[in-house]
Amino acid sequence: MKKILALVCALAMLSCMFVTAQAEDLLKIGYVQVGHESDWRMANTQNYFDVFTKEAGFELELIDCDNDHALQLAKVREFINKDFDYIVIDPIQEAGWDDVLKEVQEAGIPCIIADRAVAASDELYTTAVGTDMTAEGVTAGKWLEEYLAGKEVKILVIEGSTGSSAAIGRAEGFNQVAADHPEWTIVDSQDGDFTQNGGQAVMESFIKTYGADGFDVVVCHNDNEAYGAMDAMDAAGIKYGVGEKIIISFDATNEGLTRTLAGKILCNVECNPIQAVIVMNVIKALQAGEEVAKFTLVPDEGFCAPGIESAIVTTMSEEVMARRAY
Ligand code: GYE
Repeated sequence: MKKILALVCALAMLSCMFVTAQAEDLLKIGYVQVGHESDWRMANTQNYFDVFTKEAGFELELIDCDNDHALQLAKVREFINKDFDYIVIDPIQEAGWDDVLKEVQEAGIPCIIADRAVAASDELYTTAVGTDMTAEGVTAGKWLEEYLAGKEVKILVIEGSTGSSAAIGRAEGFNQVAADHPEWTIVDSQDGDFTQNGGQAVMESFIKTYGADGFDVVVCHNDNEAYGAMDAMDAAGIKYGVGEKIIISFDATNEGLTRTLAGKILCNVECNPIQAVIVMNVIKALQAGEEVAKFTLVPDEGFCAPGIESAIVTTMSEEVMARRAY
């Protein structure tokens, strides 16, 4: 009996040691996520949970920072104090990162900037992974140029969160194309904070100020803002689609593309939220002591509504919809 007990104890201790060893082997990843403002963001968060699993060798602590820059800074400092193996930052705003990035560097923790960009020198972080937001803005502008073919239009813009690289890049890219078109007038441009409520509120005030005849095109910096703008236009009896007001959006989420397929959002420029595998591969390369590029681009594609031929973006169809991953 004693022997059996001793054996059971020894086995229990062994399995205990095994579990501890396993927990110690897991790479601790701290991720300061922007928030939960949009469908894009939810898909991005889910993707991190799907990829950075214990089975894959990671212990992920993902913090929803609810669009609070100060909270992002505080959480990064907490990760430093807890001596995490990697810190991943999705910066709410571009500015204001220098000090904390220096602190991460001094602590010797590799730092990855994901999705959005920082305005700091790239010597202050290990590497960055993300989409090219300026190129996304150019794609939207180029599509509009092709679609309008010289027609005079009045444009309203519902911007993404002020100070975010996503809003800055998309505006910059679109404005680059607009600069070649004296027949385009950008009537107004306001922050809709990347949310449906924000998009609706901005569109309601635009309609109040400019009336239904005061605009032809609405550029929304993400799909959720476009849904809000559509709600506001529906309530005011303003039609959108081919031959009506033109809505352009970014993200190309499942719901966004469903509305493109339905001919409601005429152009939807993708921003791919499935970025966690790329970040994981970067971490694996760093673990193996390999050199990694300063920036890894997540490729995007643009889409337009059925019946519109385009050399710039892909025309939506059921087949295109079926091959989408999110
Ligand atoms: O377009 C928007 C989200 O940073 C690219 O943030 C991302 C943007 C995305 O809230 O929907």
